Amino acid sequence: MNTSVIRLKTSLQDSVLELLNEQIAMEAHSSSTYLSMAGWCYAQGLNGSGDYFKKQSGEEREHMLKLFDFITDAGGLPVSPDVTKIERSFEGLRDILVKALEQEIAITHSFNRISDHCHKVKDYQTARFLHWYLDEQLEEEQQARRCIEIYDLIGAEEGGLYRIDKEIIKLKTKE
Ligand code: OFO
Repeated sequence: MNTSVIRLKTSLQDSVLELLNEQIAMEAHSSSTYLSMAGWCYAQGLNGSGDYFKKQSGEEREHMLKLFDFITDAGGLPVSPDVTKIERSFEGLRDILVKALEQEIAITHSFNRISDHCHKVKDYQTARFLHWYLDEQLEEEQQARRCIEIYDLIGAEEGGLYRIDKEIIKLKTKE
C-alpha cells in the first residue's frame, strides 16, 4: 500500500502518528527491560520479584498493543519496533527497583508530552484515548515506589531480602 492511500484513510496527523509509534517502541523497550530484570531476579533465587517483573513485562506488551490497535482503528500504520540496548546486569534488587521507577516516570513524561501535543494540534480523539495511560501511569508509579519503600522498610540484612521478595509479588496478586 502506498503512503498516499494511507494518508487518505486516516485522520491521524503525521506528527501524532509519529509520536504514537515512538510510544509503541518505548512500551516494547519497557517490556523487554522488565523481562531482563525478571531473568536477573530468577538467577538470584528471587522468584517473587522475578514473577513481579515478568508480569510487569506482559503488562507493558499489552500497553504497546493497545497503542498498535488504536493506530490501526484510526486508519494509520502502526510500526513494529526494533528493541535494542536492553540492560542485563544490575547491582542488586534495589538497583532494579530504582530503575523500574525511573522507567515509569519517563513513560509518564512521554504520555504528558504526547497529550500536550495532541491538544496543540487539536487532536482531541487521541488526547482522550491517552487518558487511560495517564491513569495507568499513576498506578504504576505508585507500585514502583511502594516496592522501594518495602525494600527500605524491611532492609536486606539478616534474611530481609527473602521477606522483601515475598512482599513484592503480593503487590501484583492484589491487582
Ligand atoms: Fe508502565 O507503562 Fe506502559 O504505558
